[in-house]
Amino acid sequence: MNELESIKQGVLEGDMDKVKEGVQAALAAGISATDILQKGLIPAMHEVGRLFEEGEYFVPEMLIAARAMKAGLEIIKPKLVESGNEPIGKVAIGTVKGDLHDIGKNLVAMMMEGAGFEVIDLGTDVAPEKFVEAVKSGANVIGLSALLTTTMPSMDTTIRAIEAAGLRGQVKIIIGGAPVTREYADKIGADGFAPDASQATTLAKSLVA
Ligand code: B1M
Repeated sequence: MNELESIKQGVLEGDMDKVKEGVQAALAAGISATDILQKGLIPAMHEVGRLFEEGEYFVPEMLIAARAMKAGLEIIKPKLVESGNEPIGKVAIGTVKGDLHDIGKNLVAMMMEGAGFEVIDLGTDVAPEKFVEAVKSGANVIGLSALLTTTMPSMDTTIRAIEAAGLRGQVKIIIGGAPVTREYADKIGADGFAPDASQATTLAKSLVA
């Protein structure tokens, strides 16, 4: 089995050690961190989602798969965040209130860090007031992530809270996550939507340029 296949299997089995070994072996074989992410870890999580939808996996399986994926991500993180320049902006990012999914948000945070942003990671289940505080503390970009259709309205609530605090003019707000669309971003008055971490980074750069 090649390294990427072994990483995928490891995530599907929730086997942290197998994922770590697979990632180390892939790096040793000269496979880039980006390929490990795009061709190994991410497709594996999509497969986990499919198995959950089909009733073959349940929440515990999703949870251990996520833990295994995170173990792999930790190893490639230094390669994804190599930067070393002056910060080009300050991003506060979080998964919105009610939502506990953090892998996609973590990836966006890593890539933005790698692109030269100072990144404040507010975590998951983040209340609108926390984002308001982050803008008050100097964040000029807010990143909102949601993975559930039921938590997408928290993005709207967060933008309204920033508006109500009189801060909307001093911050760019970008949103993303599997169920989120450009149309939804327009509807709630976000400054932009990105379908993945790399495009989120390009978008943030263009918004602060
Ligand atoms: Co959950 N879950 N989950 N889950 N989970 C999904 C999202 C689901 C699609 C699975 C399914 O049914 N196929 C489904 C949502 C259905 C819906 O709303 N339409 C679902 C469900 C139903 C649930 C629960 C309700 C299950 C239950 O309890 N009955 C529950 C909710 C808990 C809560 O949040 N309140 C739940 C719980 C969990 C776990 C805790 C077990 C675990 C999360 C662990 C963790 O994150 N630490 C989990 C997991 C792992 C998943 C799946 C399998 C994988 C998510 C993931 O990490 N993907 C997921 C199925 C799927 O997505 N196919 C599923 C990999 C990641 C790299 O992709 O997060 O999409 P993603 O991020 C991408 C882009 O979306 C984008 O860039 C990222 C990378 O390029 N992006 C942004 C993300 N944020 C962005 C922000 C941006 C820009 C781009 O700008 C700021």
